Amino acid sequence: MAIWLFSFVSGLFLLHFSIALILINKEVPQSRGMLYPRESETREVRSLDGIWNFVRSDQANPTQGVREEWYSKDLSKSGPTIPMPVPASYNDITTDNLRDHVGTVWYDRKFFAPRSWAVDQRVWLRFGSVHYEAYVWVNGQKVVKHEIGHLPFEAEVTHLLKYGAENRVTVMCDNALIQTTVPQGRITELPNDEGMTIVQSYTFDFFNYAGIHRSVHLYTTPKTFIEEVVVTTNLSKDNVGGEVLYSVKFNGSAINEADNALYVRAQLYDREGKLVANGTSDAQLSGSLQVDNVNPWWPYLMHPEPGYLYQLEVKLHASNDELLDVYRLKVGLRTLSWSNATFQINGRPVYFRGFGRHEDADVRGKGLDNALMVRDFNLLKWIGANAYRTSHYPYSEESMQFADEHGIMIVDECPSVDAENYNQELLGKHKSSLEQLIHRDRNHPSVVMWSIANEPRTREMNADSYFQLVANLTRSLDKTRPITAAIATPWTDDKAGRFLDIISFNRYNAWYSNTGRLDMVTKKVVEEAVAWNKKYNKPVIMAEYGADTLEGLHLQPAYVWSEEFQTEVFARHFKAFDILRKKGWFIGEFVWNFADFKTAQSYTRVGGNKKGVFTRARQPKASAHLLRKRYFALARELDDSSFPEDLFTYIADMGKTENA
Ligand code: GCB
Repeated sequence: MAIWLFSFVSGLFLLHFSIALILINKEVPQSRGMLYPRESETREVRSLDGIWNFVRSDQANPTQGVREEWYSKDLSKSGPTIPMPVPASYNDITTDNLRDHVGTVWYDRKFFAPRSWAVDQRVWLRFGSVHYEAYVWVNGQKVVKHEIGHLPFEAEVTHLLKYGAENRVTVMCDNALIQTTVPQGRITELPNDEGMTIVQSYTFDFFNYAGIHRSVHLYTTPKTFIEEVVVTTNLSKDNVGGEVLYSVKFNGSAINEADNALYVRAQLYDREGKLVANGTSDAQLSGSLQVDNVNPWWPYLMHPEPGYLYQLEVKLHASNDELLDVYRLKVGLRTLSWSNATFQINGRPVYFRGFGRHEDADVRGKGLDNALMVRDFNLLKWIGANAYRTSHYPYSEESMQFADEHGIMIVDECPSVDAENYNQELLGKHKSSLEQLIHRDRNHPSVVMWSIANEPRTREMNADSYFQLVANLTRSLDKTRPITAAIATPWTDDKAGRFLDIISFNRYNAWYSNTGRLDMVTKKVVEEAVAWNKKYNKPVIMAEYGADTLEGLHLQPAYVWSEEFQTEVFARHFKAFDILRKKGWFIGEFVWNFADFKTAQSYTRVGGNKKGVFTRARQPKASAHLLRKRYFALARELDDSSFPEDLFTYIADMGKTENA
């Protein structure tokens, strides 16, 4: 808790001495439970979203609230509170400098626990994500602590609630990033006009938004309940027969002492609600369902009916057949395979046409916003993309579900960005972030790849043993998906690529190197991709390229920051990609970025990073229209899909109707 003032010193120590350390492979804590909260005949879900009370701590005294036990009474009794929306980042809500606050802030709110919940069930409190570190109390009692943003956590609160009465939940959130957090940052004390002040810095290029970013739920389960469901799928070679393998964990005791033989009934329904398969589990609560004439899960534009999902109904029974718990989840049947040259879905090669993105919007910061999410998916489909990378952290569970439904493939990235100064504690948290991510997202058909880092400093001395351990853990947790990382270290110096299945590289030709030189893009991209492939003999993706662009700035001939320049930069890359595609191992192109987004203040950023194809308000720049033509042209060439009617604007008859 707010230990950064002390860790600041140890952070410096680590900076200087960690390179000499040998990294040891320690076990990571195993996540439990955390099924997305869903109602059923045995479960109730209540949202605690809304306006909470909020207090910021004194930056110079971040532990004051804990020492004075602010959680033991209403926050308003410890000082003045302000209203704060949940979910949202707190940074851009007020008109003062809360934006740049470093350290702890407090939230609380009241809620009722109905009397009916007192009988024969459990109650859970679940947070979709709090960035970066959270401490939670209910009615003054400590409930759970969680570190690392963008990931869910929960705790049972059955014994702490007052039923048929009002209860209070209190959250302390700490946004401080140091050398042992994921991602890393630095806290320094610097002189200002009033004396000394605390300053947070980080090398990564997005604003460190903080707060209760995703929904807060209370949900009930029976005393003995379904705690986890893991699903994998297989298809026959001709994609006609399908198989759903499930494995369930329960929590709680059996109904009576003699009864330790619980079992699961699993039923699979198609989109129309027709039962297509059902079965009973073995004693380990695992089983398989066979599906005839299956509708496989296909990516957008690869099939007329993309994102086909079945519903799996899981019923936990006591051995006397009593129904204990019911949980339903969506399942997509698909296979993934990869080699040193291709990546295939349902046996067909995939070429990724996508984006790096951010969860980012004005006012809300990184707070979950359904309007924004739906708009973003509409734009992804409008532009003909089939994939995105969750750069540079796990995105909301709601958006993962949406990607499943719309057939958008996800390269699912953990929150490690710009990792450096490799040390044991960092390794533990990095691995834990992947364990939590895989635990959360393993059942999503949209997730086709794990990205274990963005732009780690892979030339550093410890980088190879560090990434070997991170990759090994990832593989041990999921063998069904390939592993990548987005690397910017020159291929000559990189030490991590050999642990990956797919090489992704980020490069800004004509922007960060040879600024403005449009004649220095195509050849360089081709040469670099070829070099990566030669070095590692693996499929290659260009995971980032682009140029900052101020919407409405037009300059002909193209000049940096203009719409013409971004369009030209893209076109020069397209040429390179088409040369590379012919080589057989180049499997995707991801523009940086989907939309403009906020960063820390810097003289290279005008109100944030402007490399978006869409503005922060989600309107297209000129490049969006070009990219749309390319993505649909690729879809037509590779996946036989048709052009949308409005793809090409009518210009002239071009002689077509001459003889009509
Ligand atoms: C990168 C980073 C990304 C930045 C981008 C840029 O290489 O991966 O986070 O935003 O460059 O625009 O500088």
